[in-house]
Amino acid sequence: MYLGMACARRTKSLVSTCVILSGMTNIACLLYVGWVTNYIANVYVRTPEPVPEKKADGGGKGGETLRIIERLNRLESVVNKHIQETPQKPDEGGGSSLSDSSLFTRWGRDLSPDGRRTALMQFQYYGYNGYLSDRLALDRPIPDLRPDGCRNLSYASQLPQLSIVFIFVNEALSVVLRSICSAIRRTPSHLLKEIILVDDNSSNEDLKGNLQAFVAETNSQRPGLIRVVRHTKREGLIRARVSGWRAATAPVVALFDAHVEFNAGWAEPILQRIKEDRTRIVSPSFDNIKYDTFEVEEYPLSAQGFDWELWCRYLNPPKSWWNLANHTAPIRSPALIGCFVVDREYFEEIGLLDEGMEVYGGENVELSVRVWQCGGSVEVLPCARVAHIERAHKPYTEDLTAHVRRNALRVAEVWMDDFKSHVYMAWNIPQEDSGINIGDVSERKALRKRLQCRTFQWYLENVYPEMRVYTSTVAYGVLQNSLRSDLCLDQGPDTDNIPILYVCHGMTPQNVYYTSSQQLHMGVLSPTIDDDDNKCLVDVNGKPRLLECGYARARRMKLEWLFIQGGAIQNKKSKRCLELKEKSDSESGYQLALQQCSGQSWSITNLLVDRSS
Ligand SMILES: *[C@@H]1O[C@H](CO)[C@@H](O)[C@H](O)[C@H]1NC(C)=O
Ligand SMILES: *[C@@H]1O[C@H](CO)[C@@H](O)[C@H](O)[C@H]1NC(C)=O
Ligand SMILES: *[C@@H]1O[C@H](CO)[C@@H](O)[C@H](O)[C@H]1NC(C)=O
Ligand SMILES: [Mn+2]
Repeated sequence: MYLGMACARRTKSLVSTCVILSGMTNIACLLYVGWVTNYIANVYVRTPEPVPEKKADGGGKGGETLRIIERLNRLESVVNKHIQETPQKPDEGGGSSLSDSSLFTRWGRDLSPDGRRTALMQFQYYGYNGYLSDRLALDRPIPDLRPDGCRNLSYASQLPQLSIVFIFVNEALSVVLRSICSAIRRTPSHLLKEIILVDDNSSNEDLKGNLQAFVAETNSQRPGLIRVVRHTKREGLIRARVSGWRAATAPVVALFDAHVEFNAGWAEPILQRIKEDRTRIVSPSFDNIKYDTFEVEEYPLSAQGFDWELWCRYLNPPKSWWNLANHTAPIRSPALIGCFVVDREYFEEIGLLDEGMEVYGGENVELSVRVWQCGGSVEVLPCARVAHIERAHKPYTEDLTAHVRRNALRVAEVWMDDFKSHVYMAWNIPQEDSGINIGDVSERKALRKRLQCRTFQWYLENVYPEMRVYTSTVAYGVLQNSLRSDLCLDQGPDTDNIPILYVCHGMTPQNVYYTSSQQLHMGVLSPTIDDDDNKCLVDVNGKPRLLECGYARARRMKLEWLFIQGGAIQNKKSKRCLELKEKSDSESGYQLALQQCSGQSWSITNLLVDRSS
């Protein structure tokens, strides 16, 4: 199954995953599958190692923690394996997981145990309630969530026709069919030229004969309406979208996931905007189909953007839009989260998608940045609404994060000029010799040259001013003390703002950024000004604390630290040093302290060349 577009509206920043997980057994981790994968998607940067078939033998308490960390390093693949295996093992669906699954918090109380078991298996396989979907009408009504005023707008009488492309792999048949039915029902028939289904080498039998029968029946009423393109090998979401585009013949092409429901009047406003200016790439506004109850949940109007790892995110619409006080007006958007509508020929002129990307992720950012930098624009239309299933968990079939990271580096190298450092920083990998093979980007660079595109600096200033920039960063990575290089500075539990020492795992809670203004940022690199500020290390009455940098700066707190690679970390004002202090009752034998400098030394993983010197 594709996650396809998978931009959950979740803004909570990361807590120290490892701290939370260190109290759990492996089994508990797996029961938290939905919860954990949502974190992993944002945190995980490791390439997977083979998963051991059996649990290692139990040891002492310290050993247990270490083993959990080791497992954490492989958690994504463990989780994936679990998701993949569970549906094939009906016997294991019983027991505690039957009642614990998030599937049953708001749904399914009246189901028989057998029903629950079947529903749970489908849920674990698809990441949504396939059992319920199979029991809902394919042409069910959904609430019309267009803002006031949309119904009164009028559109040109001659709008261009549309090809709708749905891409999928191993999606629930009823979900695919409902996507198709809503497209047929809620797109005026004179505007819908065709529907193209791109099956990216699914193995589900359902998606063969049964889907084909549905297509044949529909086409007997509207000849040629639906066409099916089947990949004979798995190409991934990115090339699947492009092969759908290649099959399309209408002047405008809509590229969608196959787990959506179109709302009333969705197509006209989009076709109008593209008819007026073919260099506009348009996204509808997305609402959420709840993964458990399939209720449609209204989402606030948003623009679309990304963070420095290039994961997608929803953004507040820009001030200029709010100033119009017109909720039907187009929202200028820095990016697309994945599904979009585009003039068929313009899409080719501008360079389609980067087919050198693998599997999933980053292609939406590459397209958006390219369109803006090369003279086009991106917008979200409030009057065009599409409901989309946000899965409870992401049933990856491979290590998606490794693909997202690789694809993100391609975007950075081709489009971001000096700001590419930010992508490397966010993923916490060295800018030189990262060891990641990003493939050949020379064609994409040539495309940029041929289209005479603007700089990324221009893009940031004019299109995505909300994005925070980190040009003052001089070093990043994990921070280790020479006394115990297996321990890293870690932001600790989110609840108390107290940094800790923890076994090095290199995930987001251990990211450290040292700036030319001598601040030490910890944890996630805050992507936009609408997100929580970065956390800074501060000397608060002789105790190390993590406080929002802006807050600490405004109160003239002690947040500046003298540090050179392999030297002490000394507070500029208090003169105290960040050091390890022996503590017999702690697991590692040490705790973090601010004390009189005793000559301890620290090192950080990556140094950036200071361009200003
Ligand atoms: C929309 O049109 C209806 C009838 O055509 C009218 O009564 C109503 O005032 C209009 N609303 C707006 C916001 O223009
Ligand atoms: C999927 O791909 C495999 C090989 O990559 C091929 O053997 C198989 O026939 C394909 N299945 C479909 C349905 O195209
Ligand atoms: C609001 O925006 C819509 C869509 O762009 C436009 O057609 C309409 O004229 C605007 N209304 C007002 C009052 O400006
Ligand atoms: Mn999706």
